[in-house]
Amino acid sequence: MWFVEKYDGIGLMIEGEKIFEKDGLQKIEIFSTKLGKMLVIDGKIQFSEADEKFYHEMLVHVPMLLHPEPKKVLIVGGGDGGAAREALKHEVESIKLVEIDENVIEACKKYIGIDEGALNDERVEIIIEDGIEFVKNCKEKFDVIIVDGSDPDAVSKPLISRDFYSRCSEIGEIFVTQSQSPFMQQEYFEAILKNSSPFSWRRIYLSFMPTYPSGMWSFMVASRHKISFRIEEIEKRYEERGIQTIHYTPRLHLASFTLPKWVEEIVKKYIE
Ligand code: SPD
Repeated sequence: MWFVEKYDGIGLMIEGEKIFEKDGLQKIEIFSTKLGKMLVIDGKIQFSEADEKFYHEMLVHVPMLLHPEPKKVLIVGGGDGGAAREALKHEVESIKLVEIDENVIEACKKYIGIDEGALNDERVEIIIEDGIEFVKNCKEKFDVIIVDGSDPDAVSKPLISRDFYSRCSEIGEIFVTQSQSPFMQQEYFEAILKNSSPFSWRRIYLSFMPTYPSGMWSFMVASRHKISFRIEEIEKRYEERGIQTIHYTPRLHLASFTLPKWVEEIVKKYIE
């Protein structure tokens, strides 16, 4: 069968066999395809085994390497365990993973396994709760907050709200979120830029993600104070921490902040 992800007259088709389906808070489907196992939530591809590292490495190592000593990490979403797997490559003491939908964790553990054991690691505490409620009531502070949600059109919608960003700016030193495709989902991209003004420092970076709409994917890293970084420092931390990656490099880290002119112009509307 062909799985088709459709966007207003444009679609991405991937041939495969459906091996799992569950309807609950969200519709979860897993396909076996030429790109390996592929997770689909509410009709939207979350990753394939062939390209998930492109996404998770860029989502996690950019903020983690901007921090001199990331010990306490909060992951909002990320029930597949890919972000936790990458975060554990740093010398972290604890990771709180707050996932709203337990079915995502169970299905990914049973049928995919990209967490490579991270979801059972003793440093990782899994909390089944709405991320927005968790941060609202949270008394702890985190070195790095990583938001790994699905498209913000259903359960993930509050994860692009001003209230959520405002609370994260209070409890997190460095914050990162995936920020959709500037080409195919400009409305979401602009909503993220507009609502994230509680952070006084924000930067957009890009990566290539073949199974996401248009392949061009964006991320926003932010903090309540200015973060400056030099390639030498990022390279040193990457080496010292012994991080092994297949996609991320410190050179790519730096390059990914150089945006095409049309993306720069969208960003400039919200960030000086
Ligand atoms: N269009 C899909 C966007 C999904 C982003 N999150 C993916 C979750 C993978 N951990």
